[in-house]
Amino acid sequence: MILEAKSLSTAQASTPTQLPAGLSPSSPGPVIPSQVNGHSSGPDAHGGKALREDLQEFLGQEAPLHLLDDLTKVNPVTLETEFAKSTFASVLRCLQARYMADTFYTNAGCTLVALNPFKPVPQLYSPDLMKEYHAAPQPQKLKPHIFTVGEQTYRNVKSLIEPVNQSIVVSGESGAGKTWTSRCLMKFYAVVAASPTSWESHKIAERIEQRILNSNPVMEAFGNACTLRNNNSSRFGKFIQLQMNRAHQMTGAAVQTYLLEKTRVACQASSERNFHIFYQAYTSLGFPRTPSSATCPPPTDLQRSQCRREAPWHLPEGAAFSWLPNPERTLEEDCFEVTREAMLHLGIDTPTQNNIFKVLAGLLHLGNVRFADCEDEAQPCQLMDDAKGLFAYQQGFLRSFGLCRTSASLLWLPEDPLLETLRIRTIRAGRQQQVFRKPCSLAECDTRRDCLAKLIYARLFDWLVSVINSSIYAAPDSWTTFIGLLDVYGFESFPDNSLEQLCINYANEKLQQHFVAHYLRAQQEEYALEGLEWSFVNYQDNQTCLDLIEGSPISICSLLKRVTECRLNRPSSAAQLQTRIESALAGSPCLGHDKLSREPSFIVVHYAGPVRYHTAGLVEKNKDPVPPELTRLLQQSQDPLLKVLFPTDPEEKSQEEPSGKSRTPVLTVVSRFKASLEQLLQVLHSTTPHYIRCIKPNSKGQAQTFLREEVLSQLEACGLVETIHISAAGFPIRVSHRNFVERYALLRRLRPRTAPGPQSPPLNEGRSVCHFPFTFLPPLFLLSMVCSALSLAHVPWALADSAAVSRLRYLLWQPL
Ligand code: AOV
Ligand code: MG
Repeated sequence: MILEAKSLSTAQASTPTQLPAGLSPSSPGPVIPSQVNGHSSGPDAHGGKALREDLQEFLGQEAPLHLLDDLTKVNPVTLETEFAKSTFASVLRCLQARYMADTFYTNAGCTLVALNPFKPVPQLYSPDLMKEYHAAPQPQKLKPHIFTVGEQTYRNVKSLIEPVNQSIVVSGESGAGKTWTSRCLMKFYAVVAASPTSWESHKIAERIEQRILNSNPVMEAFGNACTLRNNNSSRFGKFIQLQMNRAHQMTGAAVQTYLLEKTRVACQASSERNFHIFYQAYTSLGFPRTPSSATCPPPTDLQRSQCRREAPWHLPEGAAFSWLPNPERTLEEDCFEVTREAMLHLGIDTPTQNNIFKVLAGLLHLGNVRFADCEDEAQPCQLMDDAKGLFAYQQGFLRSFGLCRTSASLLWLPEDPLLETLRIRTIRAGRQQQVFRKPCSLAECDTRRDCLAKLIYARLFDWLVSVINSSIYAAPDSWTTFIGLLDVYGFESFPDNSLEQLCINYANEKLQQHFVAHYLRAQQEEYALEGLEWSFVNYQDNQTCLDLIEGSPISICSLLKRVTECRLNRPSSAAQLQTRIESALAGSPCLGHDKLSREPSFIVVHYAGPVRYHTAGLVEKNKDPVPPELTRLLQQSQDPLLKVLFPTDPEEKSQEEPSGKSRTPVLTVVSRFKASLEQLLQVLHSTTPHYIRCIKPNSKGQAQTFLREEVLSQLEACGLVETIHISAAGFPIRVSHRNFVERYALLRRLRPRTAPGPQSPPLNEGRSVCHFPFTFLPPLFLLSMVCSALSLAHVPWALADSAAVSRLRYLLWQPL
């Protein structure tokens, strides 16, 4: 029998007379409800008048006091209607009460709400606790935790009847704790799904689970950065498939990444930083910064001098790099040794690592190269006089090498072609394929320099992901099921938002739609279709916003694509693009206009709030043009790593048009991203999804600070209260009709006193799943008892001849 616990309360409710684990009837005082829908699964032994008041609010002011104590024991079915009255205020108070009592996880219908503690809580993630959840007969009875979700998914893939691939969608705004949560879940699976034999036979570093875990520090070092919202903000999306074999052991994994924010390499908003790895490499050379974390002790003098001796990446002491802003800010994430160690375990040896850091040092030097405008347009821009010491560089270093030369030597590129490529555009035109050389303007030179850096970094990141994948790869025949963990960049709204934020917020809209479609809409439609008594719960559908972004025939995506692809009719200015978007999509209620904004922009009213996007640079970013000369230049590099990243492809040249432009149609950034999101959603649709909603209690990252307005807006955005209403009033027990009949078929031999009459409501007729509300629990329980007591000659149908039982009986006699 499949008991798909859509609400985490299901399992505990199925044994209504049993006390949840860890609670004795004499447990002192009132408790905090462990779910905001009141289907309390476990007690949290926190006392206090305020908490009792919170409970009172849940249950209504008139709720008798003994009911509050009842909550500590089981989920009293009679309270369902009261729970359905949950309001934002009561949910908020409940979450606040729990947060202040250091209880960070709360069940809310089918989702788990995770409040960010913003402080270390090591006891919450200890291996012992993982094992406790793993070993519990009914983990739902323990305190709500991400390990409950982890264990539930693990048991689902282990199901002997119908193992189904699982996915855990971790969502929430930037800094809410998604990456942290998915990291902890990976650790959980590494403990519970580890192969027992290999502990003895393998060194820890060689173990597959350890390698999978090692992928985190590497990917975070190269793909995360400090933003205004989060010191360790993921600048790429990640879906990791943890693959299980028939013995339910993790045999491997596969990582899929989504759209790295590569523009960050060459351009960082003020008060933000570049990717962590640049700072890690920089710090390793012993600059006067004190690492803040106990896990990352400062390098010793010996280590520093050794590092300097060995490091072939020239980052001179005292140098300032314009692409390395705010280097004085100390972050816990700046632990170079952890990254290097993890890389080593993933098979990236020390020489290759040094090669990577040498290339990154080359990029940092490239970032300091400045061009000066040349009055004669026929002449290329001059390099700014190095000796002016625009950036506080050591004079001796500058004079002997020069920035561009240093960069060229670190990237192992010929210096003159590098200078020429940065400053001169080559155009091939005419039948004779004549080559024209046109000096670039100052702005074009800057763009080409930035483009070179972005190109190298993006390829390096992709290469790292492929190395990680090959290190954690499991042969297709060695696994049968998987658990997918999705951790994408959270919803973002900055003072300046551009294409990166549009893509990030678009991804979050898609995930919200997946939730709405899968849970809020589909469940209710299913009930209606089956003729079940159901009063429709209204919810915020983000379809209108998605129509604005990606709908057809016209949407922001399609307009951007058209404008990007069209060479002739491209709006020449950001203002024109704004006008075009506003006129073409004027009818959408999700499109807004900021009259006070001096810069051309448009507003999208997302499910999580309105965001103003600047139109300047949107089309260029969407096109993301890479001058073919740049790729050709990088193919000339003698650097072993760049040779791998930029192989010479003989077909590439023949595909080029005489004008130097590729014949293949332009694939814009947004259209590629849209396609990859659609693929991701297909994968999610093929799995049983579980949702973890990360909530940020305050935007300053302070512990013990719960700002109601900020939390409220997040609750509203994700439809949490609606979820609670549907879960509280819904049908949480789902049994496939076939399994139901197979399990209770025995009873068909026993004649009921009265045959099920036509008055029995046709529950689930012709469908594959039977839904049961909570009121069905006693009859289901009775049926189970009957089945186990095979010797019973007379089924006491009449004993419980309620509407529920006649439905169950009806189902039993329905043909499969
Ligand atoms: P995000 O993934 O949701 O943001 P993170 O997972 O990086 O957010 O969390 C932000 C910070 O909150 C972490 O660096 C931790 O310091 C802290 N934190 C989160 N969860 C916990 C926890 N359970 N215990 C202790 N500290 C925690 V973004 O990647 O920006 O969308 O793009
Ligand atoms: Mg993250």
